[in-house]
Amino acid sequence: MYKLYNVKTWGSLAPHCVLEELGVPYQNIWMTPEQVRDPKFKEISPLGLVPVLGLPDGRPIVESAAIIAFLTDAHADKKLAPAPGEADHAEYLSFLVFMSVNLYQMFSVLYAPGMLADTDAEKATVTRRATENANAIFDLIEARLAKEGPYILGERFSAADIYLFMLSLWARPSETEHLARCPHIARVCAAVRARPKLKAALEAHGVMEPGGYGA
Ligand SMILES: N[C@@H](CCC(=O)N[C@@H](CS)C(=O)NCC(=O)O)C(=O)O
Repeated sequence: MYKLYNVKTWGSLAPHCVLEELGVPYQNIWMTPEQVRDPKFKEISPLGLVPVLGLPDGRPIVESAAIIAFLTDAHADKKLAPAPGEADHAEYLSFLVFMSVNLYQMFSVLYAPGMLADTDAEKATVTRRATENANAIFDLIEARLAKEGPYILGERFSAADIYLFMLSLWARPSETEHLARCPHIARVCAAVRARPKLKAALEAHGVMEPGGYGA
């Protein structure tokens, strides 16, 4: 059985939703931030980060985009992504990785500016610039959805939309303002919130309504 190392509203939220959508058996391991920051967790996750997916053979897999792509491929019959080998699958992978490296990583910096700065003034600059950069990436996604939506893969809902939903939760200055600024992304987020299979997981994370969450 899979094991998901999970913290409320953190990066494990999207893999959690993907597991729920796929309807595959898994063990959900809720963690506190303190447990994630315990040096012992690095035995499972080298950088001490969630999400981690434990595979049925016991191997721990890190990186949210890889976990999601693996799960949707391993359970391709559930059609939460295009089938491996299809051109649409290439676009799906491209979008997952695009959002992971350009958007998720920007949030990592934004919420922990001490990663790249020493003084309070430097940290304020890093937070401001990371916020601007994240919002510029959201603008690119918004423009694509306006042209080729309603979902990231056009007419087809996929796990990439769930990933976009999770990243939108963390937007600054707030999710609410972000959704007002990006109405096409707002429609994707509303569609994720409306999916019956996700209700329990989204309630557990406390994100059924747009609000202010931290990465
Ligand atoms: N590139 C990683 C980033 C994971 C990451 O940054 N996770 C954050 C939570 S959203 C974390 O575990 N932070 C640990 C901490 O704040 O101590 C991924 O996509 O999975």
